[in-house]
Amino acid sequence: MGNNNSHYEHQLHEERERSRRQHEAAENHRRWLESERDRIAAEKERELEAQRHAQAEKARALALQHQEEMKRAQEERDRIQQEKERAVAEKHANELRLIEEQARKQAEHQQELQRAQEERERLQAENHEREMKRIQAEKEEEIRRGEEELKRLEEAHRVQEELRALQEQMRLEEEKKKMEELARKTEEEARKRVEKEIYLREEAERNLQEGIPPVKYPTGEEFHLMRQKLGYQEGYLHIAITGCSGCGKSSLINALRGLKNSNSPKGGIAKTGTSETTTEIERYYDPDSSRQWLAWYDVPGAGTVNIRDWQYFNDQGLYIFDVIIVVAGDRFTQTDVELLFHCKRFGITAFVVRSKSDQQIGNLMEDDDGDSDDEGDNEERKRNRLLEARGRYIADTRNNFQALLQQVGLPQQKVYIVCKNALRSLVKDSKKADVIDEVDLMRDLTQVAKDKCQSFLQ
Ligand SMILES: Nc1nc2c(ncn2[C@@H]2O[C@H](COP(=O)(O)OP(=O)(O)OP(=O)(O)O)[C@@H](O)[C@H]2O)c(=O)[nH]1
Ligand SMILES: [Mg+2]
Repeated sequence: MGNNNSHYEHQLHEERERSRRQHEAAENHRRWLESERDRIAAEKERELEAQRHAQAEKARALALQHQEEMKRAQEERDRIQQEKERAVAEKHANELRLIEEQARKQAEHQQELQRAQEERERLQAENHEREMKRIQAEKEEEIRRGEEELKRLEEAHRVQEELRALQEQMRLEEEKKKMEELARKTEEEARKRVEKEIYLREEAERNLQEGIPPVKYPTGEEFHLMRQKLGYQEGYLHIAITGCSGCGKSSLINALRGLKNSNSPKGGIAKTGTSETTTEIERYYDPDSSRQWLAWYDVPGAGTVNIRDWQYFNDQGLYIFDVIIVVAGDRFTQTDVELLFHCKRFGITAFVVRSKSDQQIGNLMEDDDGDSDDEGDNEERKRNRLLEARGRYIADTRNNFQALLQQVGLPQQKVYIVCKNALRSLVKDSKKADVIDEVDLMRDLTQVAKDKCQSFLQ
């Protein structure tokens, strides 16, 4: 028993020893592990430190690079800024140069103006001096002329005085002459009145013997009333167209105004026809504005049952007219002669017109040829026949009229041979085809009108 215990104890001890050693080994191992862990941790720490260091290096490099770039960018900006500033400075310099140039030019211009002003002033001064000299000279001349004028006026006054004395003497002589002339005229008029009365009495006796009614002179009152009735107006030339019935008076009045018988009555046409067409005396105006002062009167025809020859002149109031145109148609009649006598008695200008010349020349041609065949005539032969008839008609008319005037004791005057169409063409269109006396008639009528109405033609 004591040995078992000791063995057990020894085993126990052994076991304890081994456990302690195991514990020690485990402890060592744990310490080794711990140191190993610390080493690894230190290693790791070192690595991390190295990494941190590398990162810091990298960051520093990046920062450096960034800094470098920033610097370069700043430098670029500075360069651009400098460029800009240089450009601005250059622009300013240019502007400055321009301003200086302008200032220089302005200064030059100013100098020029100054020079021109000085030149003007110099010229003005010269002119003024010249003007002063001229005024001085004029004044001197005026004074000289004034003195001369004074002398001349004194002389004129003296001459005027002499003249006045002479005129007074002449006036007295003139007055004396006038008185003598007046006495002579009064005596002459009294003599003429006696002669006229003797003539009128003799004429009345002669007419009575020949069965011609006496001439009746209208009284002043009758004359005035007739002027009123026919619308006589001062300032107009009153022309009456008279003659036997159907002689062509109305046609003539139309043609003299450049109108056709066939024109519309609204245009102031005098009515025409073959039997006693005009029954009342009627006034017509001239459509030509340059002849508006002409008053044409169409008078009814004489020598009809209604209007007897011997009453014609007075009944129609022909004594109030300024001009009377006596129209003869186919032949000159006693009525025409009476009308001319009346015009002479009343001192009225008379024209004698032989109308319808175309018709009468045509009749002559027909009468000449009798039965000859017109168709066989060539143009030239017809023309010759016409010329021959026309010549003969003109000569016969003039001779007959001359002889008639001579026979009745009237002074010679022209007979105007016309036809309405030629006259109208002449007045309206100034055409002179186939005229005989149309041109002369218009010319002489215008002349008489001019003489009687001087003031209206001016
Ligand atoms: N061929 C031709 N015929 C004319 C001419 N003049 C007038 N006649 C004609 O003769 C006719 C009478 O003409 P009017 O002008 O009416 O005669 P009037 O003298 O006014 O007639 P009353 O008023 O009746 O007194 C008309 O048929 C006209 O056409 C002319 O120069 N030549
Ligand atoms: Mg008539």
